[in-house]
Amino acid sequence: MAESSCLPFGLDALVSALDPARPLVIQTHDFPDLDAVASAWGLSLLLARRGLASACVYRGRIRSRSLASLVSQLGLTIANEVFPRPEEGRLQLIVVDGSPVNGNVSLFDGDLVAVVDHHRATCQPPCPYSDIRPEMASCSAIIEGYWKSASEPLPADAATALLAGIQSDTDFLSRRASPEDFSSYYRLVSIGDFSLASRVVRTVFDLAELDLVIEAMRDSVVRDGVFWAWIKGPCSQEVLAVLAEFVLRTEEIQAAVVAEHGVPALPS
Ligand SMILES: [Mn+2]
Repeated sequence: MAESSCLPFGLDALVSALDPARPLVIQTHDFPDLDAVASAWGLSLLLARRGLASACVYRGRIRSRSLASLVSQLGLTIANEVFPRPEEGRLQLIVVDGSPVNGNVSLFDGDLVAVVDHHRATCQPPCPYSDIRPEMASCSAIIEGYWKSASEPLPADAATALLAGIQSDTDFLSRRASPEDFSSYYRLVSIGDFSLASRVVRTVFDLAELDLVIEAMRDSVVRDGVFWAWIKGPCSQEVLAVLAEFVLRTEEIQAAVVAEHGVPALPS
Protein backbone atom coordinates (compact mmCIF):
# COMPACT_ATOMS: atom_id res chain seq x y z
CA MET A 1 0.00 0.00 0.00
CA ALA A 2 1.17 3.48 -0.79
CA GLU A 3 1.47 6.00 1.99
CA SER A 4 -1.17 8.66 2.41
CA SER A 5 -1.65 11.39 -0.15
CA CYS A 6 -4.51 13.66 -1.09
CA LEU A 7 -4.62 12.06 -4.56
CA PRO A 8 -4.92 8.46 -5.72
CA PHE A 9 -1.87 6.94 -7.41
CA GLY A 10 -0.96 6.28 -11.01
CA LEU A 11 -0.47 8.13 -14.24
CA ASP A 12 -3.82 9.93 -14.33
CA ALA A 13 -3.43 11.27 -10.81
CA LEU A 14 0.13 12.38 -11.53
CA VAL A 15 -0.89 14.10 -14.77
CA SER A 16 -3.70 15.92 -12.99
CA ALA A 17 -1.15 17.41 -10.57
CA LEU A 18 0.90 18.87 -13.44
CA ASP A 19 0.39 22.11 -15.37
CA PRO A 20 0.86 21.28 -19.08
CA ALA A 21 1.73 24.91 -19.82
CA ARG A 22 4.82 24.95 -17.58
CA PRO A 23 8.20 23.26 -18.10
CA LEU A 24 8.78 19.94 -16.37
CA VAL A 25 11.84 18.01 -15.24
CA ILE A 26 12.16 14.58 -13.65
CA GLN A 27 14.99 14.67 -11.14
CA THR A 28 16.73 11.60 -9.70
CA HIS A 29 18.50 11.41 -6.37
CA ASP A 30 21.97 12.99 -6.36
CA PHE A 31 24.79 10.84 -7.80
CA PRO A 32 22.16 8.68 -9.52
CA ASP A 33 22.23 4.93 -9.93
CA LEU A 34 20.66 2.65 -12.51
CA ASP A 35 17.30 2.41 -10.78
CA ALA A 36 17.02 6.19 -10.50
CA VAL A 37 17.84 6.95 -14.14
CA ALA A 38 15.75 4.07 -15.50
CA SER A 39 12.80 5.33 -13.45
CA ALA A 40 13.22 8.92 -14.66
CA TRP A 41 13.52 7.86 -18.29
CA GLY A 42 10.61 5.42 -18.06
CA LEU A 43 8.38 8.05 -16.49
CA SER A 44 9.44 10.72 -19.00
CA LEU A 45 8.47 8.46 -21.92
CA LEU A 46 5.14 7.64 -20.28
CA LEU A 47 4.29 11.30 -19.65
CA ALA A 48 5.11 11.98 -23.32
CA ARG A 49 2.24 9.60 -24.21
CA ARG A 50 -0.03 12.10 -22.48
CA GLY A 51 1.49 15.03 -24.34
CA LEU A 52 3.74 16.17 -21.49
CA ALA A 53 7.35 16.84 -22.46
CA SER A 54 9.96 16.51 -19.72
CA ALA A 55 13.73 16.41 -19.29
CA CYS A 56 15.56 13.92 -17.03
CA VAL A 57 18.06 15.61 -14.73
CA TYR A 58 20.32 14.87 -11.77
CA ARG A 59 22.84 16.61 -9.53
CA GLY A 60 26.28 15.38 -8.62
CA ARG A 61 28.03 13.05 -11.01
CA ILE A 62 27.39 9.66 -12.56
CA ARG A 63 29.75 7.46 -10.51
CA SER A 64 28.32 4.16 -11.70
CA ARG A 65 30.17 2.38 -14.50
CA SER A 66 27.11 0.30 -15.32
CA LEU A 67 24.88 3.37 -15.47
CA ALA A 68 27.30 5.18 -17.79
CA SER A 69 27.27 2.09 -20.00
CA LEU A 70 23.46 1.88 -20.05
CA VAL A 71 23.16 5.58 -20.86
CA SER A 72 25.49 5.22 -23.85
CA GLN A 73 24.13 1.90 -25.11
CA LEU A 74 20.48 2.97 -25.01
CA GLY A 75 21.14 6.60 -25.93
CA LEU A 76 19.42 7.94 -22.81
CA THR A 77 19.21 11.70 -22.53
CA ILE A 78 19.94 12.93 -19.02
CA ALA A 79 21.60 16.17 -17.96
CA ASN A 80 23.05 17.57 -14.76
CA GLU A 81 21.80 21.07 -15.37
CA VAL A 82 18.57 22.79 -16.31
CA PHE A 83 18.12 25.75 -18.59
CA PRO A 84 15.24 27.78 -17.19
CA ARG A 85 13.20 29.92 -19.55
CA PRO A 86 11.30 32.33 -17.28
CA GLU A 87 8.88 33.23 -20.06
CA GLU A 88 7.57 29.61 -19.98
CA GLY A 89 6.76 29.75 -16.28
CA ARG A 90 8.32 28.29 -13.18
CA LEU A 91 9.83 24.83 -13.47
CA GLN A 92 7.85 21.84 -12.17
CA LEU A 93 9.87 19.06 -10.52
CA ILE A 94 9.08 15.37 -10.18
CA VAL A 95 11.56 13.47 -8.00
CA VAL A 96 12.08 9.74 -8.55
CA ASP A 97 13.96 7.17 -6.43
CA GLY A 98 14.67 9.74 -3.73
CA SER A 99 13.02 12.42 -1.69
CA PRO A 100 14.06 15.89 -0.55
CA VAL A 101 12.79 15.05 2.96
CA ASN A 102 15.37 12.23 3.09
CA GLY A 103 18.20 14.61 2.18
CA ASN A 104 19.31 12.69 -0.91
CA VAL A 105 18.04 15.14 -3.54
CA SER A 106 19.32 18.70 -3.96
CA LEU A 107 16.40 20.17 -5.85
CA PHE A 108 16.83 22.41 -8.85
CA ASP A 109 15.04 25.75 -8.58
CA GLY A 110 11.34 25.13 -9.18
CA ASP A 111 8.16 23.81 -7.60
CA LEU A 112 8.16 20.26 -6.29
CA VAL A 113 5.00 18.66 -7.68
CA ALA A 114 5.56 14.94 -7.16
CA VAL A 115 7.74 12.32 -5.48
CA VAL A 116 7.78 8.67 -6.61
CA ASP A 117 10.07 6.63 -4.39
CA HIS A 118 10.59 3.28 -2.70
CA HIS A 119 12.70 4.48 0.23
CA ARG A 120 11.11 4.93 3.65
CA ALA A 121 10.39 8.62 4.12
CA THR A 122 11.06 10.46 7.36
CA CYS A 123 7.90 12.49 6.65
CA GLN A 124 5.51 13.30 3.84
CA PRO A 125 7.21 15.42 1.12
CA PRO A 126 5.69 18.88 0.60
CA CYS A 127 4.04 18.33 -2.79
CA PRO A 128 0.56 17.60 -4.16
CA TYR A 129 1.39 14.08 -5.39
CA SER A 130 3.48 11.44 -3.64
CA ASP A 131 3.72 7.72 -4.24
CA ILE A 132 6.09 6.28 -1.66
CA ARG A 133 6.25 2.51 -1.30
CA PRO A 134 9.02 1.36 1.04
CA GLU A 135 7.88 -2.23 0.70
CA MET A 136 9.14 -2.22 -2.90
CA ALA A 137 12.78 -2.95 -3.71
CA SER A 138 13.03 -0.71 -6.77
CA CYS A 139 11.51 2.46 -8.18
CA SER A 140 11.74 0.92 -11.67
CA ALA A 141 9.04 -1.59 -10.71
CA ILE A 142 6.77 1.26 -9.56
CA ILE A 143 7.22 2.98 -12.93
CA GLU A 144 6.59 -0.27 -14.83
CA GLY A 145 3.37 -0.52 -12.83
CA TYR A 146 2.36 2.95 -14.07
CA TRP A 147 2.76 1.75 -17.68
CA LYS A 148 0.75 -1.37 -16.96
CA SER A 149 -2.11 0.35 -15.16
CA ALA A 150 -2.25 2.98 -17.94
CA SER A 151 -2.44 0.11 -20.51
CA GLU A 152 0.43 1.67 -22.45
CA PRO A 153 2.80 -0.74 -24.25
CA LEU A 154 6.37 -0.30 -23.03
CA PRO A 155 9.02 0.28 -25.72
CA ALA A 156 11.77 -2.36 -25.67
CA ASP A 157 14.55 0.09 -24.71
CA ALA A 158 12.58 1.44 -21.76
CA ALA A 159 11.85 -2.14 -20.66
CA THR A 160 15.58 -2.94 -20.84
CA ALA A 161 16.40 0.08 -18.67
CA LEU A 162 13.71 -0.73 -16.09
CA LEU A 163 14.82 -4.36 -16.03
CA ALA A 164 18.38 -3.20 -15.31
CA GLY A 165 17.02 -0.91 -12.58
CA ILE A 166 15.35 -3.83 -10.80
CA GLN A 167 18.37 -6.10 -11.31
CA SER A 168 20.66 -3.47 -9.86
CA ASP A 169 18.59 -2.56 -6.79
CA THR A 170 17.78 -6.19 -5.90
CA ASP A 171 21.04 -7.88 -7.01
CA PHE A 172 19.05 -9.92 -9.53
CA LEU A 173 16.14 -10.43 -7.11
CA SER A 174 18.43 -12.05 -4.53
CA ARG A 175 17.74 -9.34 -1.93
CA ARG A 176 14.44 -8.42 -0.29
CA ALA A 177 11.85 -7.77 -3.00
CA SER A 178 8.07 -7.46 -3.06
CA PRO A 179 5.66 -9.50 -5.18
CA GLU A 180 5.25 -6.36 -7.32
CA ASP A 181 9.00 -6.30 -8.05
CA PHE A 182 8.82 -9.96 -9.15
CA SER A 183 5.72 -9.32 -11.29
CA SER A 184 7.30 -6.31 -12.99
CA TYR A 185 10.49 -8.24 -13.60
CA TYR A 186 8.54 -11.08 -15.18
CA ARG A 187 6.71 -8.71 -17.55
CA LEU A 188 9.89 -6.79 -18.42
CA VAL A 189 11.90 -9.92 -19.26
CA SER A 190 9.55 -10.63 -22.17
CA ILE A 191 9.84 -7.08 -23.59
CA GLY A 192 13.35 -5.83 -22.83
CA ASP A 193 16.78 -7.13 -23.74
CA PHE A 194 17.58 -9.40 -20.79
CA SER A 195 21.14 -10.20 -21.81
CA LEU A 196 22.05 -6.54 -22.43
CA ALA A 197 20.59 -5.46 -19.07
CA SER A 198 22.29 -8.30 -17.18
CA ARG A 199 25.66 -7.67 -18.80
CA VAL A 200 25.50 -3.95 -18.07
CA VAL A 201 24.49 -4.47 -14.43
CA ARG A 202 27.19 -7.08 -13.80
CA THR A 203 30.02 -5.05 -15.37
CA VAL A 204 31.09 -2.73 -12.56
CA PHE A 205 34.93 -2.83 -12.55
CA ASP A 206 37.79 -1.97 -14.79
CA LEU A 207 41.20 -3.54 -14.24
CA ALA A 208 42.48 -0.62 -12.16
CA GLU A 209 39.49 -0.97 -9.83
CA LEU A 210 40.01 -4.71 -9.62
CA ASP A 211 43.53 -3.95 -8.36
CA LEU A 212 42.06 -1.55 -5.76
CA VAL A 213 39.70 -4.29 -4.57
CA ILE A 214 42.52 -6.83 -4.31
CA GLU A 215 44.58 -4.33 -2.31
CA ALA A 216 41.63 -3.53 -0.02
CA MET A 217 41.06 -7.23 0.62
CA ARG A 218 44.74 -7.73 1.41
CA ASP A 219 44.64 -4.89 3.99
CA SER A 220 41.22 -5.84 5.41
CA VAL A 221 40.60 -7.06 8.95
CA VAL A 222 37.93 -9.34 10.38
CA ARG A 223 36.94 -8.85 14.02
CA ASP A 224 34.05 -10.61 15.78
CA GLY A 225 32.53 -11.65 12.47
CA VAL A 226 32.73 -8.15 10.94
CA PHE A 227 34.81 -7.52 7.79
CA TRP A 228 36.41 -4.04 7.60
CA ALA A 229 38.03 -2.66 4.44
CA TRP A 230 38.99 0.66 2.83
CA ILE A 231 39.18 1.08 -0.92
CA LYS A 232 41.60 3.72 -2.17
CA GLY A 233 39.18 5.45 -4.52
CA PRO A 234 37.84 7.07 -6.41
CA CYS A 235 36.13 4.05 -7.88
CA SER A 236 32.74 3.43 -9.45
CA GLN A 237 29.72 3.43 -7.18
CA GLU A 238 29.04 -0.30 -7.21
CA VAL A 239 32.55 -1.47 -6.26
CA LEU A 240 31.89 -1.14 -2.52
CA ALA A 241 28.66 -3.12 -2.71
CA VAL A 242 30.20 -5.86 -4.84
CA LEU A 243 33.12 -6.28 -2.43
CA ALA A 244 30.75 -6.40 0.57
CA GLU A 245 28.41 -8.87 -1.14
CA PHE A 246 31.40 -11.06 -2.05
CA VAL A 247 32.89 -11.32 1.45
CA LEU A 248 29.45 -11.93 2.99
CA ARG A 249 29.59 -15.32 1.25
CA THR A 250 32.23 -16.27 3.83
CA GLU A 251 30.76 -18.48 6.56
CA GLU A 252 32.51 -16.69 9.44
CA ILE A 253 31.53 -13.16 8.29
CA GLN A 254 28.16 -11.77 9.38
CA ALA A 255 28.61 -8.11 8.43
CA ALA A 256 30.85 -6.04 6.16
CA VAL A 257 31.95 -2.42 6.49
CA VAL A 258 33.53 -1.17 3.26
CA ALA A 259 34.39 2.50 2.78
CA GLU A 260 36.13 4.53 0.10
CA HIS A 261 38.77 7.23 0.39
CA GLY A 262 38.28 10.32 -1.69
CA VAL A 263 34.48 10.43 -2.17
CA PRO A 264 33.75 13.69 -4.01
CA ALA A 265 31.46 16.26 -2.40
CA LEU A 266 28.37 17.51 -4.19
CA PRO A 267 29.19 20.77 -5.91
CA SER A 268 27.34 23.67 -4.35
MN1 LIG B 1 16.19 2.61 -6.07
